[in-house]
Amino acid sequence: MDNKSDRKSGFFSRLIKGLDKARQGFTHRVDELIKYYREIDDDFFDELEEILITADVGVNTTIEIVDELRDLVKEKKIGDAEKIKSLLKEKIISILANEDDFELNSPAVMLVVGVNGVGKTTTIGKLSALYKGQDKSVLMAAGDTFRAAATEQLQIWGDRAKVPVVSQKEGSDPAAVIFDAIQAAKSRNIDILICDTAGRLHSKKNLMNELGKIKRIIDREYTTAQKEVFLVLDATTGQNAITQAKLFQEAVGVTGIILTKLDGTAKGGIIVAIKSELDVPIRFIGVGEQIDDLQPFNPQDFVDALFE
Ligand SMILES: Nc1nc2c(ncn2[C@@H]2O[C@H](COP(=O)(O)OP(=O)(O)OP(=O)(O)O)[C@@H](O)[C@H]2O)c(=O)[nH]1
Ligand SMILES: [Mg+2]
Repeated sequence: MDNKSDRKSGFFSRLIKGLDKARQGFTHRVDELIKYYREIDDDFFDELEEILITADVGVNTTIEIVDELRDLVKEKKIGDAEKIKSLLKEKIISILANEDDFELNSPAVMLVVGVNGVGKTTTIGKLSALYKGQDKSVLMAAGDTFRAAATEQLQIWGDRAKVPVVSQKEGSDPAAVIFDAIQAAKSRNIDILICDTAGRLHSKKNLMNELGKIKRIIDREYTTAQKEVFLVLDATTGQNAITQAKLFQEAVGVTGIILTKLDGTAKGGIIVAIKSELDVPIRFIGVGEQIDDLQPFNPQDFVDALFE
């Protein structure tokens, strides 16, 4: 049996399962609309607009999508509502497409940031397992020294993924933990160092400055490494995710977004709003709490699964 396509199909079925709720709240409603109307008129577009906005696609992006579909329908003299579906799929794929394919070269450092509870630590566990599975050596840095149980939680993921963790005692300077971890990564020839950080409100200036300091340590201490700053956003928080992203972007410069808890929302459209309103690529998506519920983001697969 072909292993690669096997794994791929396993990936895809997890994605389909993870998007169950989003399909109910979004694409199944589009299907119903198409069935009901059969022929396209102004009311059809009004209702499509409402579905997209309710699904968290965001007002600006919804207007952009619907206007383009309107033009296409006129231009190509499309009367059949069923045809709208493939046009809508294509349009969403084109919005979601990244300019580049994500490639990770060794050595690499990933700094993982975001507000409280979005899934940073869990995602780091999943990322570690993902790269371990690709025969990369991984090291985790317990940069959340703020919460008593944070290091233990990361250690549990370290045990699961069979990846070592560099940590210091609670209350230590997170920048010092990251500094230590970089020295360890260098001396052990680690491919990928993944740094956890404490969740922080994007509106708290001093905490955001602390991230800036960590970022400067990484830049200064690990000049040879590929540096990524991943912002974790929780898909269930809706449009607030956009505000968070803008403030983290200002404070540390985000190189990629990891969108978690897509399995927990009927409003899967938030991914479209994030991609169209922010100039940052989406790199990974979280579709569950298990260790293999993180996937590299692929717009085509995502939209196929959403419209399954
Ligand atoms: N359903 C679902 N739950 C997730 C996903 N990712 C994370 N979670 C859950 O979200 C909760 C918070 O996850 P953590 O990893 O502790 O979040 P964090 O950002 O590290 O939190 P702080 O360190 O407190 O800021 C946990 O219960 C995770 O299991 C996901 O993709 N899907
Ligand atoms: Mg955490």
